[in-house]
Amino acid sequence: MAAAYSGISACLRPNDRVLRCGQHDFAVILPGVLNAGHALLAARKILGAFQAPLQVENETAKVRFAVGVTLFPDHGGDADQLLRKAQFALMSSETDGVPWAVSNSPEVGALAGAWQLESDLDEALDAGDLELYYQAQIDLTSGLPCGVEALARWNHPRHGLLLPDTFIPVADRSGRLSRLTQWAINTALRQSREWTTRFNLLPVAVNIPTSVAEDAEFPELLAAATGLWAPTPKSLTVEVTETSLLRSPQTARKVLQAVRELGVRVSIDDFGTGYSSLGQFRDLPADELKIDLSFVQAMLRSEPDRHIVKLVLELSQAFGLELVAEGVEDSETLTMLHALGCNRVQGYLMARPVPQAEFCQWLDDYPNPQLHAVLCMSTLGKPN
Ligand code: G
Ligand code: MN
Repeated sequence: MAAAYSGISACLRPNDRVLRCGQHDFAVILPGVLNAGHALLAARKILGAFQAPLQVENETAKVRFAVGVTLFPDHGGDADQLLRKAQFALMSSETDGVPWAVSNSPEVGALAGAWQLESDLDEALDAGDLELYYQAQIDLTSGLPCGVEALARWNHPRHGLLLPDTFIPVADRSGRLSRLTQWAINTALRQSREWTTRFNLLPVAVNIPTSVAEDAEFPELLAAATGLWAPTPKSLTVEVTETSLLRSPQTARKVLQAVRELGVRVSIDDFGTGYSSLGQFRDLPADELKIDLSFVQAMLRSEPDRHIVKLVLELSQAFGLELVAEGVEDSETLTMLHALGCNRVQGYLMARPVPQAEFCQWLDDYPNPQLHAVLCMSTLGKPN
């Protein structure tokens, strides 16, 4: 660090200052710099100086450097603020693979926003700003609901309604994923008890992030939750994406096997996008495949996609798995799925994800006249 310190100092003007501000970090203060361009010139000079390996006593060491630039007063009024912004810029330079970044560029703004979201997430869980929406799945043979997917939504006080795509990565990075999943499972099971009893078993499906599906303690967590809330373990489905099964297949398989032994259903989500090998089907720890919506939504127009849907349907039948087609948005697609023999469907055409109260109402009113008409038209076939 001493050699790095003198290396940096050698690049600077007499009035500039270098301070150590972390185990591997230095802060450089450049008074009188007029704009970001000038600051970057200084940054490049320092980066240039460390291109060659550093000579430390009799050893040489290659030092990797990254620089985050922040300007007073544009990016902050005090040292704390400036230092924090410089650190965000530094982090974004590291993730972008370029050795320098200027604070308040759009990428840095996104990173700073995510930082704030991490601490908001704890409050949101405590304050009940996180909510589950429910979307029904319909069995075309009986015309009745056969399952429900729970989808997390975050009603953020400033950003409005946030989808899991936005906040799951935030929860993942900040180690809050397990808490979030635990909340989702318990909430889904608790709320599903309030649904109408007109329909026999309506398993509720909860999406499980990869790292949780690889956690050897996950089955225990499930056992506790189902023991507390579920009339039978079969009333819960865990949805794990095909890609998360592939990340470390042995670990995930073992966990999912244990989940099935509890009696909880396992569904492989977004199926078809992950390049599973056929050999894996021999002992796939699953009850159900959900064919990815990209194939379903393209199948009307594209023959290859239609073939993929057919193939996955045959695979599921050959290996005794249920198949759910997700993302059904129009009656033509529904008709085609029904004609192919795919009987479980989920999508905006039948039902959108809605909050608990609305979902209870939807079940009580089932089937509403509009849905009834859609189902009749698609399942009875219509003249071409
Ligand atoms: O990753 P997963 O398959 O669990 O994601 C399901 C997502 O798809 C949810 O966010 C849900 O709101 C959305 N979704 C559900 N039905 C439809 C549909 O018919 N069309 C589209 N585009 N999205 C849907
Ligand atoms: Mn899903």
